[in-house]
Amino acid sequence: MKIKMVRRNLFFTILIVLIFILIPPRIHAEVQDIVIKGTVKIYDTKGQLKNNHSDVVIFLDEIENPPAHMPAPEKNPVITQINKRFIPNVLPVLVGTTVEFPNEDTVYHNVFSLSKVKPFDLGIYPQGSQKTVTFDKPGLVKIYCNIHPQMLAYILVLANPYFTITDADGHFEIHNVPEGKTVIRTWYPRAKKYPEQKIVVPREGIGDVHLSILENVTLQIQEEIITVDHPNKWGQDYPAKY
Ligand SMILES: [Cu+2]
Repeated sequence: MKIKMVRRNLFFTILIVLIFILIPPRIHAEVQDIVIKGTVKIYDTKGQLKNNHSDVVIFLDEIENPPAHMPAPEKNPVITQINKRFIPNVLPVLVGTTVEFPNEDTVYHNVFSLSKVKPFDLGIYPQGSQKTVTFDKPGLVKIYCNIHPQMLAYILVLANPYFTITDADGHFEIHNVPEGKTVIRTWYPRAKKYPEQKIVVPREGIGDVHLSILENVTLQIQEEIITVDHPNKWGQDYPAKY
C-alpha cells in the first residue's frame, strides 16, 4: 500500500516536472513582451546637461520583421488647448490615427497647419467643443493657432506602432517589439542632429540604449518672451497684440 502511494506520488511529480519543462516555453514565446528600454539625455546649446529630457520621440524604422496588421489605436489621442498652449506639445501617432483637439480655454482658438503632410484649418471654436483630424500620411505636422502665435504643437506621424516619448528623466520603453534587425531613430523639436542606433533585437529585449541630443536653439516660447517665427494661416505676420 505504502509502495503504491510512493510510486503514484513519484509518477505525479515527474509528470508535473515534465509539464513545466515542455509546455511553458511554447506559451512563453507567444505572449512574451519584447521591450527596448533606454535613456536620452538632452544638452543645451552650451553643452550643459538639461534638467528636463522629455518630448523626445523614439521610434523604430527599417524593421526586419514588421507585423502584417497595424491598426490605429481604439482611443484617439488628444491635444488640448489650455492657457493659450497646446498640451502635449509633441505627439507621436501611428499613420491613420485620429487626433482630437478640444478647446478647454476661456478664449477662442483657430487650430491650423500649413504642413505638406496634413494641411488643415479647424476654424474658430469655443470652450467645451472639439474637432478632430485624421493623419493619413507619415511625416511631421506643425500645428499653430491663428490667433495666438506662441501656440505650437508637433505631431510626428509614424509608419509603425513601435514608438514612444521620453519622460522628464529621459527614460523610454517600447513594448511588443519584433525580434530582428531595426534602427532606433529619434525626433525632437530643437535637435541639432537626430541620433540613431542600429540594433538586433533579441528575444530577451534590450535594456540599455543610451542616446544624447544637442539642442540647436533654446526654447523661445515661454510665458514672458514670445518669439514669432512663423506666419499666420494667410502667410501674413501676426498683429503686434495677441
Ligand atoms: Cu489660440
